[in-house]
Amino acid sequence: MAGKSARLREHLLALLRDGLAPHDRLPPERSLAEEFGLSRLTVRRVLDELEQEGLVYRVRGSGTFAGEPRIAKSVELTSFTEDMRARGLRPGSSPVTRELVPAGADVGYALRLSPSEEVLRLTRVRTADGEPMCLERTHLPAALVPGGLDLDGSLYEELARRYDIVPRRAEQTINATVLGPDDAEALQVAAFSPAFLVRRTAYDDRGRPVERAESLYRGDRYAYHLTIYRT
Ligand code: 16G
Repeated sequence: MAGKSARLREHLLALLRDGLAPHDRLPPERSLAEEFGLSRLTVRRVLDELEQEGLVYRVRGSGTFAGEPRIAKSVELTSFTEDMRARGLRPGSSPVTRELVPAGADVGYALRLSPSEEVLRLTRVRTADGEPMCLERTHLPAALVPGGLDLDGSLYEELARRYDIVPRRAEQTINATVLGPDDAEALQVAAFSPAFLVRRTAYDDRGRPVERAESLYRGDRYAYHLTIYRT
């Protein structure tokens, strides 16, 4: 299934690059489903992703159309370890828990797994020079990491080294929130302190979702910096 939807994604990317001008109509969902042997739901998910990336747009009742060319943004897909090292801080994770659990509806949807399929759930308090900064709950499809993971250091380094998996793109949302008592304790701040909740779904080169993570960053120690451009 994942292979077929990756093929559809590649096909559509090639079409957008070479075959279609901005605002041209894409083939209808039904014919893509037939051609690639996929369900309409899966075709829609592939199109949803392209829409989120700004490559296509939908008009209700008339179909999906090629978008305008993208404007590059300087926001990079980095790991906690890279972020801390860039600031001259020593990254760490303590404590770390790992469990094999069923994906459930939300994580399953993000990782394109059925709710009963297994995911590896990592809960890590991320530290900078020993100080708790972020509480991270990460889910990876268990089938992607059959030999387990050594998690003393960086997850992204370990995924690359051991499984040749490199997150290349991520969809991310940032919400304001407050820390419940348990999460606040883990971060050694007062209960109900403000935090950023960042949800990330990361994909590899082939468009496969490899990670669904929720990171709670201390509001008193974090700022989100974006470089933005006007053309
Ligand atoms: C970042 C990512 C998280 C990823 C982690 C890997 C955000 C919002 N989240 O914290 O999704 O799992 O880096 O870091 O940036 P690591 O390689 O240091 O373990």
